[in-house]
Amino acid sequence: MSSKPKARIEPYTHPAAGWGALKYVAINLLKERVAGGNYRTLFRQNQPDGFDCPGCAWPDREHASTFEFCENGVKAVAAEATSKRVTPAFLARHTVEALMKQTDYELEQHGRLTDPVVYDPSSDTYRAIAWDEAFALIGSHLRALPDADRAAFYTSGRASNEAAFLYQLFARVYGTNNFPDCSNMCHEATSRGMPLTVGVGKGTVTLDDFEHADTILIFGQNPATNHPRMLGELRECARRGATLVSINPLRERGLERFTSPQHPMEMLTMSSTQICSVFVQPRIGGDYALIKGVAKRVVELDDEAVAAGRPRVLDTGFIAAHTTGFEAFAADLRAEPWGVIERESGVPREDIEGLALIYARGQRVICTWGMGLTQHKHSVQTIQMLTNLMMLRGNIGREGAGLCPVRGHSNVQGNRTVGIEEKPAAAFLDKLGEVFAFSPPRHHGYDVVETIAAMLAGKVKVFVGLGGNFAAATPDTPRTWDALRSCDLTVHIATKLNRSHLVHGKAALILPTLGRTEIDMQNGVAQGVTVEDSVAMVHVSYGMNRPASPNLMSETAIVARMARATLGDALVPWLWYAEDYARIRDKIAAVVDGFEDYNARIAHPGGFHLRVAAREREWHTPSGKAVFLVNPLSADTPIARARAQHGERLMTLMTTRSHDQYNTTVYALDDRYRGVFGQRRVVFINRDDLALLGFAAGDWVDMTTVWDDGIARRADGFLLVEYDIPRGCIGAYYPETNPLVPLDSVADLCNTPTSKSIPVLLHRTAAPRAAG
Ligand SMILES: Nc1nc2c(c(=O)[nH]1)N[C@H]1C(S)=C(S)[C@@H](COP(=O)(O)OP(=O)(O)OC[C@H]3O[C@@H](n4cnc5c(=O)[nH]c(N)nc54)[C@H](O)[C@@H]3O)O[C@H]1N2
Ligand SMILES: Nc1nc2c(c(=O)[nH]1)N[C@H]1C(S)=C(S)[C@@H](COP(=O)(O)OP(=O)(O)OC[C@H]3O[C@@H](n4cnc5c(=O)[nH]c(N)nc54)[C@H](O)[C@@H]3O)O[C@H]1N2
Ligand SMILES: [Mo]
Repeated sequence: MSSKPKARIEPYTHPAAGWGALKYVAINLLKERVAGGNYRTLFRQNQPDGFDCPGCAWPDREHASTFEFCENGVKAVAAEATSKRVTPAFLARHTVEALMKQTDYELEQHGRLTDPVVYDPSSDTYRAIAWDEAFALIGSHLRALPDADRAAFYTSGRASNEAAFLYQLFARVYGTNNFPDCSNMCHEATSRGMPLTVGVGKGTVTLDDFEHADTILIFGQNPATNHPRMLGELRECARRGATLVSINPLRERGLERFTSPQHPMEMLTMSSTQICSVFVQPRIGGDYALIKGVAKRVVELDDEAVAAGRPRVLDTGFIAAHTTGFEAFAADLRAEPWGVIERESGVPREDIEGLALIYARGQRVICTWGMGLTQHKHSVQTIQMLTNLMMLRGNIGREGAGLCPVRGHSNVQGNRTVGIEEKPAAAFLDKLGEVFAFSPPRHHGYDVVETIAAMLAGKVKVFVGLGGNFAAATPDTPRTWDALRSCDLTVHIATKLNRSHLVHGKAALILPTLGRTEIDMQNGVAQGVTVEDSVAMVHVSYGMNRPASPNLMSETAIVARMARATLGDALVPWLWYAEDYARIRDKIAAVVDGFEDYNARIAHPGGFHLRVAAREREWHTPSGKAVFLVNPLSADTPIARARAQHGERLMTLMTTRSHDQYNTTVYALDDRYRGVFGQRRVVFINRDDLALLGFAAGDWVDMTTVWDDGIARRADGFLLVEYDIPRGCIGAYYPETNPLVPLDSVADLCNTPTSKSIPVLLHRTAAPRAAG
């Protein structure tokens, strides 16, 4: 509290990537002290014979001839290849209480976990434990529970298909569908919303479609930071003359200009390519009304064309042959007043009409979206509105057009495909039960928010985390911590020390595992694992680095041993599966549609594409058609209610990622493209709101949430940064802001925490906080 906080705020004036990114790559390699031999790993990232980058889920070009350079991919790889170590000796020297005082950034800096450890309450430290003893402890806790639903099995989307499949089998044979997972907080609105309109919860495009698109609408995404390889694709589109539009309350610098590290001439001549030519800045959560406005205008344009005898604007052939519900949908659009659309979106009608014209002129349109659409109260409705907009002109299921949700974790999509799902389909359970000769539990399990609530109610007592950082990534931090601390046992399978290991149950284990970049030997044979990217390409990934410690186990091996220690081998020979991952893939092929000849097909460089029915205009909906859904705009939102109470002083907070973080992992304290250096506790705010609230840029504020459950929520000590952001909207980084997100502030129909729309008030800070 006493040291003066540091920060440098300086608008970024260069293109994204380019030399700036190269400089940071060098800094990261030095900082992590990546051992000489492991540098070469970086050049095998996303190559046909290398490993899949543990960074994001953006697809790779098959047979990529050049190294697909990505600054943030390098950070993710370097963070795993670091030579720093968290050993039992280190943990003996640091009590949990002392480690709790460190920031997430400091915890990350200690390096890789080397040995399994168990919490010792008498010394408040973690101490070494033999692997077998650790598994025995897990088995005895799980067997002692009166009911399998008292355990929850979390996954973060880095786990491979093999580890995830074995994990869900373990939990289901044990008897529960409690699979809270990171996608509950991420693209759940996509996965729940799309099936009701187009019959599938995945994107309908492949990378090749980007080569043919003439219009790309990018909703709520910051690819320069979160999916840097996507910029390479967008650059090609822009150079071909496609129209690229960013729809985002922030005008993200990284979507303006880009210097491609893949193109030496661009680097040498210090030139760059303009990416987006149009920027539409809705207010936070305004996309729902905005997209409805665009759809309304497209229908109006069609009405005008009919009246004037011009060619139709709607794809009437597609609508007639492939859809239901169009008439009711169009009637609802016609009835929606422009005034409501303008007010709810925060975008003037002429700009909405301009966007509609861009969309209607496009012969091949791709829509991409990220967390800017999925973490709101109306996120499911927003995504359905977007799929409906695309259906108006038949922009699904043809070359160069389609829906492209851009996933987060590198295998989050694959995890869901192989059964990480708390609401499993009956057909999946039938198949699983048939192949493994058991009766899987049928009732739905808990998602992330429900798991926390169940812990608070004393209904979940054992928590197992296959990766991730549950304590930091989830909402309502103090309550979530109470929830985790009420558990009898918490188990974390992890590569690095994080907050979740410190906010532990009465008994607690940290089990160190191999990262994806490391050689995974089983029975003397190097194992590959498979992952599915954002466009449903499944490919194999081989680690190349020496493991960070001889005492690490692969995730698959850990899962197999936990399962055996809990359930024995009678039904499933767990260790036999872990000896050769091809055996697991054979079972995935037997259970999950689309994986026929799995082992043979991954031998093909680049892997294979999982069939996405909607891409072929086959609609897996009850009617067999794509569905236009009428979704009413609602002015009665938590934000609106809070504003009615507090007037213009009420701010809507979005929580996003900075450039130097990977979710809860903080690599460094800069957010280069947004011009913030050396500080993460910042709030981006409009100049007029600064004036309205009586603050100036550079002032420090505390934030409190406006919610009606009587629980006080606050996050203290944030620096105000004047920014080009709509009035009434502010932005700050996650996870520092998670104490502000109420547990029951969730999206309709999918239970995703509304971490991009939190009603808050700002107050002058009493004492500024130290940097971090
Ligand atoms: N380097 C790096 N890469 C990552 C990650 C990381 O943390 N670091 N995380 C990974 C994961 S798990 C994910 S899910 C993805 C996340 O990648 P993104 O989806 O890009 O995630 P965010 O940074 O949370 O927010 C994205 C954008 O949403 C905008 N936004 C906020 N509210 C709204 C709104 O109401 N409407 C619109 N239109 N836009 C809005 C913000 O201004 C921001 O530009 O990235 C993955 N890749
Ligand atoms: N306020 C707010 N909250 C959010 C979001 C937001 O935008 N705003 N975004 C949400 C989103 S999109 C997501 S996806 C979640 C992310 O939630 P999580 O997936 O739970 O969080 P991560 O930070 O990605 O997890 C990082 C930890 O994973 C472990 N790890 C890394 N690599 C491996 C590996 O290969 N194997 C294993 N076993 N462990 C590994 C390391 O110990 C590391 O500390 O957060 C969500 N929470
Ligand atoms: Mo995510």
